[in-house]
Amino acid sequence: FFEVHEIVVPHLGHVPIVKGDFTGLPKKIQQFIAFYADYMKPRGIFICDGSDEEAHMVINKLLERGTLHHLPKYEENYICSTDPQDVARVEGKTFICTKNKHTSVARSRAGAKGGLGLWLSPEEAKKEMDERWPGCMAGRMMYVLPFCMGPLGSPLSKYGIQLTDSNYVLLCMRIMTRMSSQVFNLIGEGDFVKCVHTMGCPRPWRKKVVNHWPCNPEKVLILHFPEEHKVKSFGSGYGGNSLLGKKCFALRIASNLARDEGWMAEHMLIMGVTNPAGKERFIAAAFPSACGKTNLAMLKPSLPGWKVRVVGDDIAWMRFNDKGELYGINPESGFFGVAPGTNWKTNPNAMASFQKNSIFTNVARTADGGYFWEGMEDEVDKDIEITTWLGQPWKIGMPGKAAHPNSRFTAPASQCPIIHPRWEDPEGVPIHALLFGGRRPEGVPLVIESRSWEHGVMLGASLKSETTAAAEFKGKSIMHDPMAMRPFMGYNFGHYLQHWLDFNKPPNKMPKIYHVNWFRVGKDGRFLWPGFGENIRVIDWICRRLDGEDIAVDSAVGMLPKKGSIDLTGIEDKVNWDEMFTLPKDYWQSDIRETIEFLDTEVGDDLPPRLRQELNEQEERIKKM
Ligand code: SAT
Ligand code: MN
Repeated sequence: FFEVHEIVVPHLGHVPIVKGDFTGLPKKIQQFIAFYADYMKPRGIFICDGSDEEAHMVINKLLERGTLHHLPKYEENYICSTDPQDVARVEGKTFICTKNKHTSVARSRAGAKGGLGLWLSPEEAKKEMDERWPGCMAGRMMYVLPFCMGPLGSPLSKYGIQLTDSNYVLLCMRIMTRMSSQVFNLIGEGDFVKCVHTMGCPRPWRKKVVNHWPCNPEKVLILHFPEEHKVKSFGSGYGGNSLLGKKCFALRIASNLARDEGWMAEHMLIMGVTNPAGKERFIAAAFPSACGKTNLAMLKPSLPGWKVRVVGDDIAWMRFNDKGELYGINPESGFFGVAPGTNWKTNPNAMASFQKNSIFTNVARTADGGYFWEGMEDEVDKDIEITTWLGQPWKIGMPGKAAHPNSRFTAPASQCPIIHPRWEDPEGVPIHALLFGGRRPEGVPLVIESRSWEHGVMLGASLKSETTAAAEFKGKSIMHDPMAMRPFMGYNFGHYLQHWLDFNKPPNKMPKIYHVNWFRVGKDGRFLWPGFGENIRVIDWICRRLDGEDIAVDSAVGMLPKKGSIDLTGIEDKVNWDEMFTLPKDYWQSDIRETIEFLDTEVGDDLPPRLRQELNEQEERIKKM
């Protein structure tokens, strides 16, 4: 299939280079590749250049093999199903490895469940690695992916090289990161994040392969070595487990770099919102996985005259400049969005983004060559034959689900009709407000403004949400997800909170912090707020607050909108203001108790005293309600 150039490189042994110019690479990169080729024993090395030609070569191979299927209804759209055992991140198998345990995890108290990241000692990690990695690519191709997180050449960007034996990962990394052979030269002899990924199925592989998706669920292990700027991932090809530029690098490793270099790496979307008068504000917003970051970032405003443009939908890297202004970039170049629920009504901009050059994972297919998932029922012929993500024949109305709840689209950000013209600005965009939010069916009002930076950090640290399908958890319950970073923390969460608190010093101009909740449910079990495009009404209120309008009243939990100050024109009869903003005292008393208990137990002695003080003051105010 590939033309093989038999270059025998001294320290490479006899592993052939099937594509690319190995000897032309910077020495440090050669050494990295050679070391892992020797360790993992692939049958060949394929050095990627990120070109379309290269992608087509790989796509054709995957089509032939049956891993990918073409979706003829669109241009260059492909669909693939994973092994049903490999459908989400695996938090219980994701570890941070540092010499000192408390660099990675807080000094928690008895009873802690370790929910803010797991630590593995270097000795333990070595043992686990020795059981997995040697020879793990036998009989398979090793792809070398040079990539940049952030706009090429931006002072805020960082480089990485991922080794992988999955060409699906190669195709997705091409969309999600800036992958180009230029990166090799930009790295030179400088620093880069070393990413090593394998599906963990060396040949001869005797276990059953499902859906042409060889993986190794029993042995999944995702290790981060922040001190060495290294990530090692074994056994899974799914999203956050395998597209190592994403959560592993851009959040877990980057949060370490950010701590050391004085910036922030956050699980946040970035959006630009322009009001009818033409004034633009930028908002960064943190929500746990599968809580609507992509929908908010691409919101289609229901209020006339407003314009929303997306900079990023999942990750923000932010830094205060010399003048004390916060600027942010989106380190990614694609969207890895949750498919179910996305349709031309809920998110037309996302839909438009993936009409070509996109990859769909674990969604269903229609007989006329389109994609299908829950939420698209009104947009396809009711009688159309559908093939579920598991390959079963299915029709709308039949029991069961057509797509996996965590099924995803992978689409180039540049294809989004409302991508912000400054989305690749090397300087980033100014950030004026930070939002935190989760799925809170009970007790939590539509929007709360923090009383101060410190109070806002406390609101972020108290973030909770209903569990979603993005991780391995089953069933619905309210879970803590402080700063929406629980699954992505790269170091001691107490130190991370202190890092946030420390930003509040001259000359920094602190953005206002808000907590939002689109998901409160009324007595009748229905959502109290229509959400989606109507969320612009909350954004409008926030922007007016940023302008200093007197439209907020103090409450025990923070500032709330004065009654009637959110523009409800046209939806007055759909919205019950009082029910949406009421603060049930019992609920809040037990909620803050439970939050304090959680942070005391999990973060223990590392919980910054200032944050503890904010919690105490909030509790006191709630008592007096
Ligand atoms: O699988 S990912 O981590 O990339 C998606 C998510 O959970 O946010
Ligand atoms: Mn995410």
